[in-house]
Amino acid sequence: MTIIVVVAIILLVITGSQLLKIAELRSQSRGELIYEVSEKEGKQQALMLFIGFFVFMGFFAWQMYFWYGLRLPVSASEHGDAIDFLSNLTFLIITPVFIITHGILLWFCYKYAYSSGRKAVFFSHSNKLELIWTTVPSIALTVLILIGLNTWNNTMDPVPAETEHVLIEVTSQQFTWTARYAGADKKLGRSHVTLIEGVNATGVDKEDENSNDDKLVKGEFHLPVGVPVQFVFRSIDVIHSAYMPHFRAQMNCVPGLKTQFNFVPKITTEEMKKITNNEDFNYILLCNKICGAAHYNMQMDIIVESQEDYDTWLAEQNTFAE
Ligand SMILES: [Cu+2]
Repeated sequence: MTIIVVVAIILLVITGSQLLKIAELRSQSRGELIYEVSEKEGKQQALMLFIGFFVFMGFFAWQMYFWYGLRLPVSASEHGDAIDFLSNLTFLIITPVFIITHGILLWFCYKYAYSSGRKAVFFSHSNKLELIWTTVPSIALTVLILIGLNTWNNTMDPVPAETEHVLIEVTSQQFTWTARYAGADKKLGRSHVTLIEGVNATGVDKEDENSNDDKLVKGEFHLPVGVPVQFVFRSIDVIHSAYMPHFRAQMNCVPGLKTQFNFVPKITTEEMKKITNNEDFNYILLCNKICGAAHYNMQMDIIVESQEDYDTWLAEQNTFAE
């Protein structure tokens, strides 16, 4: 079978080149230039490009319409509104630029398709043009970058120690998450990969007295609404990424390194069920780095609830010592 396929391909290539040769000889005998694009062909190509603009924009509009309903609901964290604003602003600026530049590009292909009767204007340089196409994008980008840096700094600032907050360490491994609450002393005990042993799957240090009241949970973790949450991320095998889309939060989990992120949840799970009109709605923590075969299934549910409900839930969880 393989031999037949290979032979067939070789024969096809030979046939093609022979046909091309025949066409060449035929044109030569008629005194035509086979590789010269005629004016008519040029116009046809130009018209196709111009029609292509509408097809392309139609596809773009259809994609926008098709995926629109699958966007994330309103941000469930305080800083998320700033990130959404920046994202919307970026789209607001780049969408008209995208449509206008493509429109001009393909219109010019049509308008200035080769015509034997027209002589091209030659000019090597225009300071005015250079100035415009350097200044305008520079200003637009500077504005976006400055707003971006400001948003990034506000988002990434760790929660000050004196502010009342929840401290959670999130440990990733192929293909599961473990959340560890700091417990009554509000301090996380030391942890290290070399201490992983038996049921102590994330390597919490038994010798550290801060570890005793820490609470490790799997499957789902709870957050109180309106209280800053300081996350510390670890990984015990490969790089993972903790992605909490509804809170507009994402941070890499890197072996041998502690990374962090903090946010203030502002909408409870129950409220979000009403907002999204979806009884089954759940906040989720997903892995957003392709980390292996079961990457797609590496997730944890997040329940945002009142301080009262949160306290009740946390009290039910076993401490590390237990
Ligand atoms: Cu992962």
